Amino acid sequence: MTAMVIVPAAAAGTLAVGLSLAASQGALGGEPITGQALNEPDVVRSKGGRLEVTFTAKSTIATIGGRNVGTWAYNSMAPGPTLEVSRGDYLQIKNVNLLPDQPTNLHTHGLHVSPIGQGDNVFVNSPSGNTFTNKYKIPMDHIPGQYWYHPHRHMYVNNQVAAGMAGVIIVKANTPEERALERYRTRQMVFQQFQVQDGVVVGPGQKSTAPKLTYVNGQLQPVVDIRRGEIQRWRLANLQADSFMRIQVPAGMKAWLIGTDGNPTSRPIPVDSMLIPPAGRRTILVRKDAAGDIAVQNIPWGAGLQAIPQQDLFTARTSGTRSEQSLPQMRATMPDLRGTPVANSRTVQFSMGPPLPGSKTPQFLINDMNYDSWGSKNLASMKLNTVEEWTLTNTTEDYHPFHIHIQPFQVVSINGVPVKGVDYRDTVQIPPMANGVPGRVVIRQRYTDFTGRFVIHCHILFHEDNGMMAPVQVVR
Ligand SMILES: [Cu+2]
Repeated sequence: MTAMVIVPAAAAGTLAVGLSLAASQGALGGEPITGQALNEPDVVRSKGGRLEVTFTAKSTIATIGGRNVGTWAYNSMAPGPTLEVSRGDYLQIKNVNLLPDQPTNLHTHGLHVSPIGQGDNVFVNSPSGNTFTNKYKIPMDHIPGQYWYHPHRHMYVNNQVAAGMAGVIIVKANTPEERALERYRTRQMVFQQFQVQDGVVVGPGQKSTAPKLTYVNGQLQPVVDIRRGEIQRWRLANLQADSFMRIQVPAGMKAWLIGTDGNPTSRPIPVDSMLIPPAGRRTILVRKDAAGDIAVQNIPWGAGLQAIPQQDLFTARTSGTRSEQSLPQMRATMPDLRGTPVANSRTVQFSMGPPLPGSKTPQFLINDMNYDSWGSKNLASMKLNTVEEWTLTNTTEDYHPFHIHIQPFQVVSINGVPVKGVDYRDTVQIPPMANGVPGRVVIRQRYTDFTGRFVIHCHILFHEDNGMMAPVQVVR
């Protein structure tokens, strides 16, 4: 029997019809293949200041774990292609929706671009059979780094991202700091979680005993080669729909953090392990001193539904030597907002509420509101070029990764403990309530360049689809 795919009833039927034929012909499934050399997503680069691409979203067959698997994907690739643009470029994405009976749209997570019209506008509804073209102008002063794209149509986000509809966007800048990093061999690693049964990806909420595994660029436990003495730049992207990652730097290797989400650190910061929320990215420099193979693991973290088990993600393999590389000179490029006047202070509370009539799923709320009840109102109206301080609180037993669209924020403190250094993110986890005290994170943010309406939300996409999102706007 072929597993049904991706929850919505109408869509699941359609997908199963096409793919059960492929499964009966032996075209789908089989055991995943491990131990292949790391295969990075195809990179499409801007030329002459422009990048125009077409994404076709459909029920399709993608290579996942080295075998054919039925799922939903952009251009039949999970993850989708990596888009590489430079400051000042024009980026156009023609988003063709061939998904069975399901609306979609597109969000450029972390990009500092306009949220309105054909920009990074997540209020767009592009029904099945429709094509919507997004157009973005990358500012001349955009922060260079690692961003990503994924669908953002409320109530369908979890299904589509969990199916594999996501990919990376790299913004390049011709600065001395960025040029200094170009000398390191750079590897892109996109982490996505799939549960594959009978050759088909199991959708969120569907029952299956198949193992839920984290894949790297669609591969299961690939091999990353690195020479003795070499320093590599690894771009790690947790594009899983709902799960945290805690990546351990194994004994025999050293790692230094140089980027959190899109944002460069002011120096290479030594790290032993990294907790990466869903949607979070980390860019690290790594050196492997020990000979032979070392497994890089996702190590256990969290409790209850959020608990993650131990899993080997990939193997770091030493092959050959090169002349010793040194760490780069970096400097502080992100503004420290802690000394600046605050125009507005707000508290934004993440909580849960009872299920709506006819539902068994609890509601996930921001300031006691379900996303659907905001209408044309906004949780906050911020003035362009002002700094606001927000206290994000959490009265539940789970972590909620807070994300705000179109620009990053500075993390000031977590549970009252001040953050050392200048730490920018576009997604930060708010700790759970402990001993009756809500978890809390204080952030500061200056709204620049763009006015318009966009959203804040929890990046556990199941929570977002069940209400944990709110509209905000920036006005002149
Ligand atoms: Cu959440």
